[in-house]
Amino acid sequence: MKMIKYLISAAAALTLLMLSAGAEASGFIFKYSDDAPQPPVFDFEAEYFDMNIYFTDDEAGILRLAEKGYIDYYERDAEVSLPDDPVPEVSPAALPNDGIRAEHQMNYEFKLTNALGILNNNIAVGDSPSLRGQGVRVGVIDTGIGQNHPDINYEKVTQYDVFTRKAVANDTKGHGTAVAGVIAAVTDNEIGLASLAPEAELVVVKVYQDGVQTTSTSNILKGIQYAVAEGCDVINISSGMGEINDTGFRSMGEYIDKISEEYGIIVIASAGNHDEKRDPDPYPSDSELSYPAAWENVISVAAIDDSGNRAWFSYHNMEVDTTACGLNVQVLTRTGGYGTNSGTSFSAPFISSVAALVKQIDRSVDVNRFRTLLELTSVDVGQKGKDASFGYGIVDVGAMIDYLLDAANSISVGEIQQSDSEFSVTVVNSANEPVELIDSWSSDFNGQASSESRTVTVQPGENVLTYSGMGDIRHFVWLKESIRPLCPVQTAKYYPEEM
Ligand SMILES: [Ca+2]
Ligand SMILES: [Ca+2]
Repeated sequence: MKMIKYLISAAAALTLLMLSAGAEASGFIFKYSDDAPQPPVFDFEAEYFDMNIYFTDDEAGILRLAEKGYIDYYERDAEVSLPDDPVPEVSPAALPNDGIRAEHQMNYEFKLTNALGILNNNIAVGDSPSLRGQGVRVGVIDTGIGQNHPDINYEKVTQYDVFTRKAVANDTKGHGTAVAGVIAAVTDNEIGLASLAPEAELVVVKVYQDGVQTTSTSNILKGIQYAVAEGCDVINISSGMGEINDTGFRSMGEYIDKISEEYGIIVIASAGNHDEKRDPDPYPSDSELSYPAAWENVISVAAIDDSGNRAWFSYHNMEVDTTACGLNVQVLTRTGGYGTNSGTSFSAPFISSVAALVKQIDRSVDVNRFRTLLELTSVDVGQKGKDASFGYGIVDVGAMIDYLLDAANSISVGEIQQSDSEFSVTVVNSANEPVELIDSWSSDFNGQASSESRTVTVQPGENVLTYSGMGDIRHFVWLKESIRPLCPVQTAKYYPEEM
C-alpha cells in the first residue's frame, strides 16, 4: 500500500518554512483543527475551501493560531505545472480540419478495436440508447476550453474560472481544449475527431491564469472542489508536481482521499513527462514521481507511442496504473481546429473517457474497483504483470465493458424462502469479486406496510439474505447505483394461522 507520511507537524513546519526557499506561488494552506473552537473567527483574511481547509497570505496569522493549538498543519502554497509537452502543437493547417475520424486516432486504432466496436455499434445499456457516457460528469481541471469549437457540444459543458469566479473558462493555452476533446469530442458528426464519451457532461475548471504557465496547489484544490460540488463522477488532472513535502499537497491529497473514499469519484492524472529525449528502454529503472498521479487514490496514466512502446517522454514508476497513446495524439485546438499534441496530458483523458463509460454502467465503481478492472481486463505488455512502463497494460475497453456487464449478469437471485416469520433469499455471485447490491424488502400485513432497503456486499458464491416480516412480502435486488436491475420482483405471502 502506498503511503505518504507527513512528518511535518505545525510546529516543525515553522522551521522548514524558514529554511525552504519555496516555489513561485505565494500564500499558505492550513487545516483548522476539528477540535478547535467553531466556527473559526480569524483576525486575518482566509478563504475557506472544504474539510476545514483554508487559504491565506498571512503567515503571522497562522502562527498565532498554531500557538493556540488551533491548526493541525499548514503548508506553503506551491507551484504546479502542466507537464512540458515534448512535441509542440502543430499548425492546424498542417492537418485536415475534418474527417480525421477514429481510424486516425491512435487510441482507437491501437489494441482498441473493441472500443471502435462500441462506438460503431452503440451498445445499449438499460434505458440509455448507447454507451457514450450519458449522465456521467467528468471534471477537467486545466486551462479551460476554447469557446467556439464545432466538435464540442457546449450544451453539455459547464465552465468555471477559479480566478474570475465566472462561468466562462476561456482557454488561452490550448491544453485544456485538447484534454476535453480527447474525452468528449462530438462523435458521428462527420467532422474532426471521435471520442469514447461524447455524451458525457464536462465540468471544465480553469485553474491556470492567462499568460502564466504554472499554477498552484491551492488553485488545483479549488478546481477539484468545484468539480466535486458540480457532482463529477470522474476528474481528470493533466498537471503535476514533483515534490510534495512542504508544497501544499497534503490538503490536496487528503481531499482526494475523501472524495474517492466517500463519494466514489475516480481521479485520473497524467503520470508526467521527461523533459529530455531518452531511448525508450523497455525495462527502465524508476523515473521520478509526479503528483497527484502518484497518489494512492489516483489512477496514474503513462503514455505509449504508435508502436505500443513506452513513449520516450513518459514517466515510468510503480505508481503507474495504465497507459494509452500519448504521442501525436489528435486533438482539438482552442481556436476551433485540429492538431496533434504529445504527452501524458493527452493519454490520461483517454482513460478518463473509459472511466466515464464504466461509471455509466455502474456508478458504484470507485478508484479501487476501477484499478481492479484495469488489472483484470487490460492487455499485458512489457514485463509480465504490472510494470513501471505500462502499469497493468493497455486498456481493452471492450473487454472492460464486457466484464462489467458480465458482473451485472453474474448475480442470480433465488425465490423467497420462509421459515416462521423470517424470510430469506439466496443470492449467487458467480463473478470472482464481491459485488455491492441494493437489497430491498417490503411487507404489507393488513394495511400495515413496512420496508427496508440496505446495501449488501455479496461475496463470490452463495449468499443468504434474510428479513423478518409477515403479510405480502416483496423482494428485489439492484446492482448498487446501476441502471441495470438484476432480477424481477420476488413475492411471497406469510399469514400465520393464529393471527
Ligand atoms: Ca467529431
Ligand atoms: Ca506488463
